[in-house]
Amino acid sequence: MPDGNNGTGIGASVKRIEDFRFLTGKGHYTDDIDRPGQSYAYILRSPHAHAKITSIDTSAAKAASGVLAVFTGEDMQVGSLPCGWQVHSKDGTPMHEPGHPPLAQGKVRYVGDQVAVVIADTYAQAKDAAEMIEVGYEILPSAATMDAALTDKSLVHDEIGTNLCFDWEIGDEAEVDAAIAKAAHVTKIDLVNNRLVPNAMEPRAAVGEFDPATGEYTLYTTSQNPHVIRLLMGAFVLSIPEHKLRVVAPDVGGGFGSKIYHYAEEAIVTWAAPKVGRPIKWVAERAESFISDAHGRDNISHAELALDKDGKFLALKVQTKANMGAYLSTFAPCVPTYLSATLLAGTYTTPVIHANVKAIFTNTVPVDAYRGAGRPEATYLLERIVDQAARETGIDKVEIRRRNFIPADAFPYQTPVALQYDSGDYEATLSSATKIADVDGFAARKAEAASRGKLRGMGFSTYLEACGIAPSAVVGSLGARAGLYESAEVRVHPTGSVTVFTGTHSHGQGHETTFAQLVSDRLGLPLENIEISHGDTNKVQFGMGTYGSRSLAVGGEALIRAVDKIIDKAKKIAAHVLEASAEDIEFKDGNFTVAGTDRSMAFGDVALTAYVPHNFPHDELEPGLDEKAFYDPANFTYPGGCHICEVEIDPDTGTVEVVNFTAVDDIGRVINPMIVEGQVHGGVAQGIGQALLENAVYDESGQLVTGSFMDYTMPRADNLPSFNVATQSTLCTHNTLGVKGVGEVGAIGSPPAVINAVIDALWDKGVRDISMPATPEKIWSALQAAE
Ligand code: MCN
Repeated sequence: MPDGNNGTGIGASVKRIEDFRFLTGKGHYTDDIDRPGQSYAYILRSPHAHAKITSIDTSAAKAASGVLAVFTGEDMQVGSLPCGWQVHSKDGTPMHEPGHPPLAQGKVRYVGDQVAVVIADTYAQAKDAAEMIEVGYEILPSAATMDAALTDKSLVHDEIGTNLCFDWEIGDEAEVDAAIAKAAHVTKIDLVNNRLVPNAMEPRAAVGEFDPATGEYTLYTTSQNPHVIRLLMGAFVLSIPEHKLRVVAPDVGGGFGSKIYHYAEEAIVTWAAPKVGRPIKWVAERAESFISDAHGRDNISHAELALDKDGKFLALKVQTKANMGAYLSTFAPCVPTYLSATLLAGTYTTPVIHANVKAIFTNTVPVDAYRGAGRPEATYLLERIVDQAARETGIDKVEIRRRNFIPADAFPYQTPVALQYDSGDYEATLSSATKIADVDGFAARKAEAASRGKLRGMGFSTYLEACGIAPSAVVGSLGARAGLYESAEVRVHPTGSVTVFTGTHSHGQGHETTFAQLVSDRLGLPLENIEISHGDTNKVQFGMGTYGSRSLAVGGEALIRAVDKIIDKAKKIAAHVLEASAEDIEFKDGNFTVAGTDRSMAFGDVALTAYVPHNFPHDELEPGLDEKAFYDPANFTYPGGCHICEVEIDPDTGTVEVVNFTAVDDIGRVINPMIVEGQVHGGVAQGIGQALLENAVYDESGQLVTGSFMDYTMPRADNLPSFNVATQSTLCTHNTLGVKGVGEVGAIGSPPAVINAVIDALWDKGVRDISMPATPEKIWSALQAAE
C-alpha cells in the first residue's frame, strides 16, 4: 500500500489536486454561476447605527428602468435568522435572543443592516434604483461600544430591556478567590482582543432560484456548510422542507469562519426568486463586506493569576466582556464561553479557574467566530499573563512555563474548566521550538541589533487548542442545538474508481487532496481514481461543514469508517469468488488474498463482481459497493505547541519587523505535510495581522471608520518573515487516524508570541504594555511616554 513520503497515502506531501483548476482560472465560484434569465439584487443598507424607520417610499425605484421588484421588511414577513447555540446566565436564565429579520422591521440596529432589496435586469440598474428609495429615519442614540451599551441608556432591542445578552460563568469563584487570597504573588492584567474583519479573498455571494414545475428552491452560496444553511434557512426562516431546498456551495475563495453563518442575503434571494419568477444573483462589494460579514474577536478582559513562591500557578480568575454586535449570529454566544473560557487551563496545571463572561449587544455588525474562534482570545490572555507573571516574579519565561506544564504522563488530563485533554507533550514542542529558534543565540542577536540602534525582542506562546468540533456528548452539554456529526459515503464504481461524498466543505484547506490520500492509503488506489465531492446538499446526504478544524478529525474519520465497511464487504465478495472464508481474506496493496496462498483478486475485480451477476453471492449480500458512515467523536482533539517570535523595533519610527517566527505544532498524525505547513503559514499570517496591523474601529456614533482597505490594514508578504514550521506528534487517542486539527493553530498560537516579543523588545526602555494591534504610532508613543 502506498505510504510515506514517496507515495500518495498518509504522510505524503502530495501537491494539491484542486490547484490545477484554481491556478488555471477554472475555479467555479458562486459569481461564476449564471442561471438562465438571471436577475440581480442590490441590498439597500442602513447608513445609521440605530434609527427608527419612519417611512419607506419605494415607488420611484419600482418605476426605474429594468427594475423587477423592490421589497422591504414589510413585504418580507418570514422567520428570524436563528442562532445555533444557547447559553444560560449564571442564574440559570437563558440568554436573550432577539428576533433577527432578514430585512429590517421598523428599526435598524447597525450601519449595514438590510433595509430593502432591489431586483433588476442588471446589477447597475438595481443599484441605481436603490438610490431612489426614500427612507425616513428617526436617528436614535447608539450603543457603539460595550461600555456605552452596559449603561443601558440606549437599548439595541427595546423588547429585551437590557443590552446584556447573558452573564455566564464557569468554575468555582469562591475557591478561586480563596486561592488568590493566600497566594505568594498575584499578577493582574487588562487586555483588549481587537475586533477583526474577516476579508476572505472572495466576497460573499448568493444566487437564488425557484423551479415552479417541481417546487424546488436552489441556493448557490459562498458557504462553509451548505447543509447547515439548508437546515437553518429552510426550517427557521423560509419554512421550506429540506427535500425542496437544494443548497450548493461551489468553490469558495476562503472563509476563515465568516462563511459559516446563515446570512440575510441568502434568505432574501431564495425568498424573492419565485416572486420575480427569475433566478436572482447578489454579490457583495468589498465595502459592503466590511459592514455585513460577521466580525471577529472584540473582547475586553481583566485577569488575575495567583502563584505560589515557586512560581506554580494556583488559580486564574478572568472577567470578560464580549461584543455580540446588534444581533446574535449563528455561533456567537458559544465563542467567548464554551470555545474560549474552557481553554483557560491552556497547557498548564492551574488547579482552579473561574471565568465570567458578559455578552453585550451593541449597535455594530454581529460578531461571531473568526479563525480560532474563542481559542485565540483565551490563548492571548493566558500567554500574556504568564509572561507578565514571569517578569514580575523574576522567573525565566521559559522556565515558568516548564514548571507549570501538564506533564506528558498525566493524560488523559481533566481541566477545571470542563475539557478533558486526551494527549499532548508540551515539553517536547517547547524544546523543539527553542532549538529551531536558536533561543540560546538570542542575547548575541539582541546585542548586534542594539549596535544598529534597533530593539530586539523574543516572545513565547505555549498554546493549547480544542478543535474537531463535533462530539455530541460535549457540544450538546455545552448548548449546541444540533448534533455536529459528520458523514461520508464511499461509492465504488464497477470499474473500481471511487467517488467520495463528504459533508465537510473545502474552501482552501485542500480536502480534495488529503481526503483522496486517505482513500488511496486504505484502498491502495492511485489518486486519479478517486474523486472527492462536497458542497451540494443534493449529492451529499448530510454534513455539518468545515469550521473548528474538524474536517479531518471528524469528516476524515467518517470517511475511513465508510472505507472500512467497503473493505469488509469486498472481502466477502472476494471470499466467495476465491472459495475461501471471509476471515481468511487479507487486504493489502489493493489486493484481496487468501492468507498463506497466492490466490488473490485485485480491488477493481472485486468492484466489478459487486455489480455483475456472474459469481456474485446473491443469497448472502446485496449487489453494489457503496457504503456510508456517520461519525460522532468522543471528544475534541487537542493540538498544542510552541510559537516563538523574534522582532526588531525601530525606536525612531515605532515600526516592528518580525524577523523570525518558529511554530512547532503537535497536530497528531500528519496526512499531508505540505498542506499542513500551508495551513500553519496562513494562520500565523493572520495572527501577525491581528497582533500588528488589523483593527476594526467604530466611532461613538457607530460608524465603522476602518471600512475599507485604505484604513484596515491586512498583512502582506513584506510584513512576514520566512516561517520555521515543524510538527511534533502525540496521537489523538479517540480517532483511528490519530489526527488532530491544524486549520487554526497558526492564528491561535501566534498573536501572544508577537506581542510578548514586542514587549520584550521595549521592556528595557520602560514600556510595560502594548495592546493589539501594535502599530508604529502606538509603539512610538509608548516609547515617548516611557522616557
Ligand atoms: N491535515 C493534515 N494532517 C493533520 C491535520 C490536518 O494533513 N493532522 C490537513 C487536512 O486534511 C486538511 C487541512 O490540513 O486538508 C486542514 O484540516 P483541519 O485541521 O481538519 O481543518 P479544516 O479542514 O476543518 O479547516 C477549517 C480550518 C478553519 S476552522 C479555518 S477558519 C480556516 C482553515 O481551516 N479557514 C481557511 N484554513 C483555511 N485555509 C484557507 N486556505 N482558507 C480558509 O478560509
